[in-house]
Amino acid sequence: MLIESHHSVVVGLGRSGLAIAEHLIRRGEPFVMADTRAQPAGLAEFQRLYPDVAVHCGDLSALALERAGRIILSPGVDVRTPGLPRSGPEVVGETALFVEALNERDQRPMLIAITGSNAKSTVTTLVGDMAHACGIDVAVGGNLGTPALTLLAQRPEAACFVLELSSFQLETTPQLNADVAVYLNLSSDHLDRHDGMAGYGRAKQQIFNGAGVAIINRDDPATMPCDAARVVRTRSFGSDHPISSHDWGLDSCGDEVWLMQGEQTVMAARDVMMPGQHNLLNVLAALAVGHESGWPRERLIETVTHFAGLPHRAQRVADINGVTWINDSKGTNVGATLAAIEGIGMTLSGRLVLLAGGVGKGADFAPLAEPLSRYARTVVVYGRDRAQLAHVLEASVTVVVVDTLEQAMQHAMGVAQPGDAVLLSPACASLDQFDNFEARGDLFCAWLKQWQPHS
Ligand code: UMA
Ligand code: ADP
Repeated sequence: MLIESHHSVVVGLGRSGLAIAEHLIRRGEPFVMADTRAQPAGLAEFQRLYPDVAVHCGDLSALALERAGRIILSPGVDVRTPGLPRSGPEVVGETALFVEALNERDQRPMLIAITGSNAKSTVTTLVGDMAHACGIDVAVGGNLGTPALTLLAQRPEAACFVLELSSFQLETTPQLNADVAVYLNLSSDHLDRHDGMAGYGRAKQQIFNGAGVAIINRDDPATMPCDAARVVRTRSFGSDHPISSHDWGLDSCGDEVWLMQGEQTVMAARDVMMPGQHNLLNVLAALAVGHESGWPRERLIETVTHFAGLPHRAQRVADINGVTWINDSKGTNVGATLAAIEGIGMTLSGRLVLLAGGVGKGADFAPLAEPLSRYARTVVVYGRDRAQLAHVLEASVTVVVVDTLEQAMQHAMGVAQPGDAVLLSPACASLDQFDNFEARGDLFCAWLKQWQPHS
């Protein structure tokens, strides 16, 4: 296949690749599709939809990509993939094309961008719900599911786009120009793709390029803009009392915890439906976005009080004999599980029984040991990397080793006491025993049904 200098080359035949291809077709720009797999799953469907577009499958080295006008990568494709030139054509991603298209508008819609290692989907969905409740024509997507370019095609008149952005998407977006850029937290994940934590953090920092306002986490210094010149103003949220009247935080008065903006009480923590202190921080981040966007406060608070959170994220699914069962199957990395242990542990009258295990992705589980020693009655480990978890945790907490999640739940049923919570937050991927984290969480919920005959 001959690549010419007026061609773009789109790499990846997944959801992003399809969105990019459709965008280029709408604009009449010539391009070639490529995928590094010999038989990518999306090939037949793509060729049925677009029989006239040339498609290359397999090693990219066969394409002489240095001749291309520009290369547009899907987020799943590593910029270091063999055959991708290190210099020459510009390499960008789907989000960069979305930004270009927004910049061409006479009236640029508002762009709210949200990143972090954890809580992106929760905060993105909550911010979308807030915008909707304020009567704003809002489109919500990005890493959450619908590619940004698909949103733009489906909702060209939207006044506001709320995008969840992964490090993969930010890495290939040189100038995002978000009106509001939110960086929630940074913990170890995707290190194979980013040459370690420094590279992963650098990719996430791209969210601040050209930002109007940056919303950052005071509890996590990694979320602060490295280059203050990149943003116009910064607002923060955190678990302490906010110092400035622009910032957001928590305060307690007697038994009551309050969400605050500066010295102003905004709402009581007990009115937040999602469990755990980590979710109070997520609400503070979303309130900060709503405030900076000029949305009416009463609508923001009302939205929070009705927002139960997303399935598989610290989701209370059952109360059996005084024990709460919580499905946090999306806790696929140590940072998420740490937040769930701390956030839920501190709210319990009893103790935690943690169910953890699966594919550890080479992570260091040691940070879990200290909070587990404070909050856990028992940790039941299962799945492929159970021995590794047991080895790291058993000096700090009682650890029981089993094979499967069902066996772990059976054991938890026997040891949990009234006031306790059984928390499925595996700190691992699910792929050794399940299709995905949803299937793992679904099994957790289905197993509990036998104990809830009337539900
Ligand atoms: N491919 C290659 N070479 C590679 C890797 C992939 O050619 O080295 C091809 C595959 O053969 C396949 C296509 O690329 O044909 C898949 O593209 P993709 O992996 O970029 O996936 P998409 O379907 O485009 O979905 C992507 C995001 N996926 C990833 O980042 C891996 C989706 O996030 C996102 O919802 C979607 O764009 C819309 O924006 C998923 C995800 O797992 C949920 N994200 C990661 C996460 O949340 O941790 C970052
Ligand atoms: P993401 O889209 O970034 O993966 P989700 O909203 O899907 O985020 O949540 C992923 C995991 O992160 C869940 O296990 C959830 O309980 C956990 N989590 C939620 N809030 C926080 C937080 N503030 N800090 C760390 N982890 C969190």
